[in-house]
Amino acid sequence: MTAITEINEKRIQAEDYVQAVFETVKKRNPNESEFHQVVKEVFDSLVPVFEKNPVYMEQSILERIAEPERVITFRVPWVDDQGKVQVNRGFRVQFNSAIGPYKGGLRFHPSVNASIIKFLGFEQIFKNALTGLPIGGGKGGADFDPKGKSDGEIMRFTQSFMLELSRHIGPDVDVPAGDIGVGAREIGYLFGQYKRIRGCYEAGVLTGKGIGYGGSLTRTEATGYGTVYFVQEMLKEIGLSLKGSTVVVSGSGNVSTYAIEKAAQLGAKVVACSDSDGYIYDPNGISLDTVKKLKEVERERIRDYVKEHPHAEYFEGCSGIWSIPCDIALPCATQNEIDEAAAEILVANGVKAIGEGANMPCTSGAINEFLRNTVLFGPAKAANAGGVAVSALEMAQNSSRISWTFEEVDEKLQQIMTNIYRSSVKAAEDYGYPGNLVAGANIAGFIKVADAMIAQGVI
Ligand code: NDP
Ligand code: 2IT
Repeated sequence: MTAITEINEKRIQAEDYVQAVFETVKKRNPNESEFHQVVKEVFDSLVPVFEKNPVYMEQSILERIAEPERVITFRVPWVDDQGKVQVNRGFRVQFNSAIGPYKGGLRFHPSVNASIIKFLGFEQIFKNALTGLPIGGGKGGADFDPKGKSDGEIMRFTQSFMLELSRHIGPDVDVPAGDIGVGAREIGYLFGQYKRIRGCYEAGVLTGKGIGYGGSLTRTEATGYGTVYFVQEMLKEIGLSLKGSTVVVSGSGNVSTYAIEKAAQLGAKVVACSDSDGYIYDPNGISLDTVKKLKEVERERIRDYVKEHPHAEYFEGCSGIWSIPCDIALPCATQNEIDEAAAEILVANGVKAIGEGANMPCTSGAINEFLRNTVLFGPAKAANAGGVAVSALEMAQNSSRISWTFEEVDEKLQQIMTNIYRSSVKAAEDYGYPGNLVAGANIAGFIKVADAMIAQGVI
């Protein structure tokens, strides 16, 4: 056999392995399109890794990594303000604990189902590995819609949710945090209920806590800031910076708010943001004070922004936001919010960089469009890892019963984002995908987890 034929054979063997395992995943998890989407993206990147290191195939690492260690679903009954009993479905997927306790957020949104939680949990395994910190992957939530609910309803729902979840979590077992629909208020109620059930103060069981009871400074800002730090690293590589650039950010929740704040601090003009009803365009640059007041304090709709800023415009519907010309686009709302058509418009308008603040906000067609046109692309598991990284720093502070200053945590966050960028670039180069951070991040995260799994035997 010639050397060339041998290389081709190894490649074909790796491709066949990836395809066969992907078919099994689809069959075993029918009708879970978001889960299939994220598994396919990760698996496809890994072909050259298996070609070089057949031990991962021999050890059936893909078969094992795509099967959660544990999936928990449970009934969440609660009483609404009218005295009526309501029932929601709660989830926790404990996906992989090879490098640390399960770690990942909780999402409260009516669209939550097994596919959504599994896609988020699978993504979290590799994201958490990329941070370089000892955290495994997990995710949870409920199909509960917080919109229009009173504070009392939110508390009763959240307490009922924790009554069941508390059996399955702990500071060395599984450490949830926030995600869509779960912010400081919900984490407070969750923590209070857990403490009451256990009868002891285990600060490290949840992250994103208030500063007065075990939270870490910079955690609120970490995902948004981290996404912008990541974009800054990508821009630096080609001699650009955020200064003077025009930025569009989708969403107006936790990630978006602090992405807007950091981009503006670094000299960018952020001209648009959105919520699930529509988007605002403010050519003067968004007033973040107004956005914070509307969304963080009053829990109102983004359309009300134009009442205070009549020169700005409001547009109904979310997808039109990507037709606003910009240098940098930061999708920070939800999955699959940029499809191929939106990506084509962004490219035609001269976009230079994309930073995925949300999880899987770009469809695979959109990602290909960006990569084809050499738009800098920061994939979610790398670009938005700052949130979970600071969560791990919160756990470290809780274990040692000390707290660091805002500046200390922010400095560590910047260093972590730079490290994630560098390790993704290097893995991409090492495995034949120069400049492709999607593949680089998948590979760097995968190798760390796979090696730990092999070291720990068949479990
Ligand atoms: P929030 O609930 O604070 O904000 C979500 C924002 O996105 C809101 O403006 C919301 O609008 C909008 N939105 C939510 N769902 C949809 C939808 N289906 N269509 C259009 N808009 C929608 O959540 P976060 O900011 O915490 O999370 C945003 C994204 O970032 C998610 O993908 C999450 O998984 C990801 N992420 C979050 C991290 C964190 O630390 N919080 C860490 C890493 C990633 P409305 O106000 O109308 O509901
Ligand atoms: O998607 C994510 O990384 C998060 N929602 C944050 C998870 C965490 O544990 O801080």
